[in-house]
Amino acid sequence: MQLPTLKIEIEDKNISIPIRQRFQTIIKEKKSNLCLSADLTSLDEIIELSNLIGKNICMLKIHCDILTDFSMDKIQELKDVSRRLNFLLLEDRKFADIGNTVALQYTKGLFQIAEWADLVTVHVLPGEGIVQALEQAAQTINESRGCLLIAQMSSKGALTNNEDYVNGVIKCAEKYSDFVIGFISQSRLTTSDKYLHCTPGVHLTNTGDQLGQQYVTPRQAIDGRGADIVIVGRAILDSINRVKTAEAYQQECYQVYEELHLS
Ligand code: 5FU
Repeated sequence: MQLPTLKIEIEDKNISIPIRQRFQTIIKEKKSNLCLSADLTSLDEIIELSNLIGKNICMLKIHCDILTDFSMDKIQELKDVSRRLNFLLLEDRKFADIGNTVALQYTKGLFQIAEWADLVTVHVLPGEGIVQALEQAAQTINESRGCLLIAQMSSKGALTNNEDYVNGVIKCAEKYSDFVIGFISQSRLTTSDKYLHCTPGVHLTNTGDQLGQQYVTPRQAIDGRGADIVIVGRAILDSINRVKTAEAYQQECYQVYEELHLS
């Protein structure tokens, strides 16, 4: 007699939780609103670093197209670390093409971003079809996915510093509010706490770099500019002790955030 096959489903408890809710829970549980921008060219090094710093961050942001050793196996390893140490993975892809193309860029090619990135960044420059396409593509994935719309950039002379443009981005966020969970911004764009405002261009000691990056301090970003999440790259990566520096940024960022939002 043939025995019936047992179908065992090993379910990741995070799969079914909407990404917005998961993000907010992580921030509160870990007392961290720090996103590490791991702009390193080795995925092995990013995995090693995230094992050390993962406990201090709510999100890890990468640029997969600068990696010299990308593989789906390694990115799965990073995903495993992110689940174990409870932070989200953001691919800062800055999608900016027509809907059909971005759907392919999101799901296909070498990187298959939709398979592993909880969140991606998106320019609304081509019109709302870009978000519609990504949202549709994300529905083919068996995990909750979302995106951050790039509303304002931190670099000198950014053409995003235009009221009409930013208003268009906000409208798009409202229309696709399930998939759009927040903004990359340099100011508070809406009073709704539905959208997480994520602010790059943060450094405690430098005011900029030689290529147009402009920095503010964590306090200026959170208090002055209404950031919920602070994105920090070289301030941590170039420091002598990355772990200690990440801890210091975590403490400073969350303290200011608590003063403003949770007191
Ligand atoms: F959308 C943006 C922006 O407006 N400014 C940015 O700096 C994104 N970034 C990213 O944040 C940029 O691509 C880097 O990955 C990171 C900032 O790194 P830094 O080392 O803290 O300057």
